[in-house]
Amino acid sequence: MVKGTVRILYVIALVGLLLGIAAVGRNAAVAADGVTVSINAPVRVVEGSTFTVTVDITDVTAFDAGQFDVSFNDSVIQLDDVTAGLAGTTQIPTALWNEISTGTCRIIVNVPGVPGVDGSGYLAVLHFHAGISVDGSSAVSLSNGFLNNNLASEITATWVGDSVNVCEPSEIPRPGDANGDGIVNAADITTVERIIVGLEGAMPSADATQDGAVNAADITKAEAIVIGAI
Ligand SMILES: [Ca+2]
Ligand SMILES: [Ca+2]
Repeated sequence: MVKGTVRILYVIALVGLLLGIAAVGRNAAVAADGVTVSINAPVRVVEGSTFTVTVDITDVTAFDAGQFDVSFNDSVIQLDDVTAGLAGTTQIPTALWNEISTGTCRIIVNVPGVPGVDGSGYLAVLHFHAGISVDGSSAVSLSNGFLNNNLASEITATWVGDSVNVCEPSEIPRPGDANGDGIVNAADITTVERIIVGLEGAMPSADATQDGAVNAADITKAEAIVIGAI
């Protein structure tokens, strides 16, 4: 009698333990999606100018569709258009977007069919313009984000915002001033080197040659500026 009770209790404990392990395993699987969606905005833009902001995504698996809200300071920057993203080699079209309240737009992206997209890239390109005669900064934040895979299951993600400063043209560092401190000197050559090997992110002024890439040619150009050759 006692033996039977002990056995029943043992079975109950074992089942409980297995259920617990199953629950932990499921939670670990959700957390293990490891996807990050982040706003990638320029540090500084000139007042009245147009600029783009990407909604970057990393390490997604079998992505099919998603939605998210982008919020910004409407008195500093305005959103003009949203265009397609890219993950790996697959385009991620913008299905529809709409300003749901002042300074907040809701965006839906959807890959046609259900091929399932893997890799990193960006979900969308946001085309903004900065206000005229407006100095100030605006956060660009993400909220209400939801991503799903090609089986319509949620892909959990970490959502990260950014910010952009709108300033006068004179406040923008000249090409070659890679660290943006107002002068071009040896420190900028070091900064370009660190950018090339991935130790630092680049601001536009690091591209001394203004050819759209930061590479060894920008070291040479910055050196030429430092020694007064140009
Ligand atoms: Ca500098
Ligand atoms: Ca360059």
